Amino acid sequence: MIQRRTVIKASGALALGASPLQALAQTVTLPFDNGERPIAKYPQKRPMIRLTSRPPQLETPFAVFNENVITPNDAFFVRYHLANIPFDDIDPDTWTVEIKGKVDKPVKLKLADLKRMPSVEFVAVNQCSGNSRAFSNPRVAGGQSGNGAMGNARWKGVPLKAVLDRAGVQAGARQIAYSGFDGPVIDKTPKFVKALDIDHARDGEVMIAYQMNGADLPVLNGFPVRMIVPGWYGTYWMKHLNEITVLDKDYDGFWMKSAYRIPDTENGSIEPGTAPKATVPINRFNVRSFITSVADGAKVKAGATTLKGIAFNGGSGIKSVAVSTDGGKSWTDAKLGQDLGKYSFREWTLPVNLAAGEHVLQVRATGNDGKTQPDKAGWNPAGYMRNVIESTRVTAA
Ligand SMILES: Nc1nc2c(c(=O)[nH]1)N[C@H]1C(S)=C(S)[C@@H](COP(=O)(O)O)O[C@H]1N2
Ligand SMILES: [Mo]
Repeated sequence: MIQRRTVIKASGALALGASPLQALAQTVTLPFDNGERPIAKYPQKRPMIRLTSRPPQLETPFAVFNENVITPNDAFFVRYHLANIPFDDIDPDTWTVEIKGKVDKPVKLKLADLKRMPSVEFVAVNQCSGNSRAFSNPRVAGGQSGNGAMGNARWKGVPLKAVLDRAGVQAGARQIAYSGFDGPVIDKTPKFVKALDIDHARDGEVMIAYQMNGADLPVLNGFPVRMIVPGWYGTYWMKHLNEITVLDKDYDGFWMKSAYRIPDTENGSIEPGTAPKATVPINRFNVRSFITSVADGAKVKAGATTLKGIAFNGGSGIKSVAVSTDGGKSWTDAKLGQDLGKYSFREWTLPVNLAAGEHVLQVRATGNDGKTQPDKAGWNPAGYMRNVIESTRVTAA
């Protein structure tokens, strides 16, 4: 009861778009043209980098990734497509997730029903398809995110498989289509609906989560329940999930057929500035790594220092991370931190000695699937799937 009142109070302000949404008298400048962004405070969030206000799109300040391998809930990025987010109406006590379509017994499960089922828990990275889009060269249309449209959290909930089993998926099922509570302001905008193949939906890992890092999901991250599709881009991680339809054909709505598609090529990449011949729905993450302990352009003390960062991929797990302090001429293996699971960020550290002068620091991760990062950035028209070896320029003195 107390919890619900809190949520409604926090979200009432959100729906009104009034004072709590105001930008603080602060901006940051991300390292690309037109990278100036306001810092804004939203309910249940610390000051975040704001990309848009209607709908709210908030990016995590990058320093957060150095401080925590698990991204705190109040620092976790926020992404929405459609401006109508009537949070005032979210009542966890009456919330239901409806499972219908090609099932033996359509069911409506309450939040309490979900919480009574055997739970599962794992750490997984949520990353927006458009994470790092602003670094595309040539630049592309769409939200100009820096590297903060990602986060790593411990999710708890029920396997989607168990929920589907309760409804009884019928023979011949091919996909599930699923959606959440938020909708378009103008009816012409198609509702945000995503789809997964039925075998993927029943792999036992895809989860309907009701907890994030040991607490209720923040309203802006999908309260009261969201889909977790580990290893896959955030577009599939439906927030405020309330409807799942089992289909005997492939779903062909706008958000699968027209949006969130990548060229059907290696690493989703094509010749910069060209159009793809064929496309497929975006799916699993490629492998990425970052230095978190120093920012591009930083001045550091010359001498011994320890570099630190993170690496992750689409679920084979991180095998090794190599670091170069000479712009890629020589590489040294970093020490990997605690293994929090194959879908999690993996921390790494490496003691280095930086002589006075300028250095280009680079980091390159390799997954257990043998895949590594390219030294030339790929490109596609939507600016998805950047995973080039990142370069961090520092001056030691
Ligand atoms: N209901 C709903 N769920 C959604 C979206 C949305 O617009 N509405 N956006 C998706 C996209 S594109 C991403 S990247 C993730 C972002 O999750 P977050 O806001 O919790 O960080 O939510 C996904 N789930
Ligand atoms: Mo996204």
